[in-house]
Amino acid sequence: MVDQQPHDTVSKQMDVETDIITLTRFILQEQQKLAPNATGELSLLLNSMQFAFKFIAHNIRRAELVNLIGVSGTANSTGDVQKKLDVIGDEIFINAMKSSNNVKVLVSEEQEDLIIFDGSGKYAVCTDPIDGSSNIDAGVSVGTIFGIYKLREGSEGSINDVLRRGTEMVAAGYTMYGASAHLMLTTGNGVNGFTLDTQLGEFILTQPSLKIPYEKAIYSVNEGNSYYWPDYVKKYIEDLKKPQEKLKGKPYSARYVGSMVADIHRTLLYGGVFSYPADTKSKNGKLRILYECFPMAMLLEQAGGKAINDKGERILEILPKGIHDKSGIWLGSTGEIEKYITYIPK
Ligand code: AHM
Ligand code: MG
Repeated sequence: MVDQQPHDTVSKQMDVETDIITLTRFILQEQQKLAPNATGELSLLLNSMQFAFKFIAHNIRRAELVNLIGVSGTANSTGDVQKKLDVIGDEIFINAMKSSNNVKVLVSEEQEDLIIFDGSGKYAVCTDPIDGSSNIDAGVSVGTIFGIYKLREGSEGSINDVLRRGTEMVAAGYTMYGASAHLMLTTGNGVNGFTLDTQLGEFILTQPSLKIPYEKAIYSVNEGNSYYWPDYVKKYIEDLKKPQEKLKGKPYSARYVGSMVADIHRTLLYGGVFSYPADTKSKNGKLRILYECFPMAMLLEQAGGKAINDKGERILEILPKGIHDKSGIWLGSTGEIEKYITYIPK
């Protein structure tokens, strides 16, 4: 007699999930659910982007083998020495956005000026193609950060499409390349996390509707800069290192990778506070508003957290004046950010 077990019983016995949600499927479902009359251009753009993430992940995995690690000999727009992978990541991202035909304007950390593509793309994309590149040689996680604006009404593509508040971004996220590649995405309807299955070549939904814990006793900041911090920032961090009543006398834990994507990834999952404050010397932060602060702030807020500048102003409401403008930033669990706010002089 033929074995007539139902299919789902067989897959359960073999411990095989046969109905997985890939990023492509997720994007199409979201579009049908939230914007049934949309043209589908943003979905196509996100699909082109996921190709760039897979291609960059592939290059990072094979970097050691093909000797990509090291200095390329050129400098980027802010004068840093570029790594070979910075250059390759930038090229991969630019080519993917150009060939998608849905992008008109591109701002990259690695390009002095914005790029305007031919064609009738309706979106502007801001990216740090390889964030945290000082960590590459040590095999520590790096990532690609991105934020997307829809072009202004009637625009044919100009700097004014990106010199806008973060509240106007229609989607944002990052892909972190480590042991595996993790993509965190928001289109303004919560945060969803995907993990790249390298065998399938697909990003799989692994963290649906991610929420950041309300509080967690972890702080993430480069304390090597503390000499140049304003006194109230010094006082706040010193207080975190004192015995905490709530923690039965334990102080906060310090965790700092030095790759924003990795530090934010941990903060999203475990909670805590991440900061790169402006220093009293330059009066500027290090992290760039359009392609580091805004996308991460949008993600954090969509996950139920908060993102503010040193003065306590909402990051997403800053209006950048230049494409490489920087800001001091504090982001993480709502409870932890509110605690920092109590230290800001009135
Ligand atoms: P990058 O985009 O040139 O890699 O610089 C940004 C990185 C962030 O990933 C990270 O949060 C920060 O710089 C670390 O800076 P520092 O080494 O000063 O702590
Ligand atoms: Mg970078």
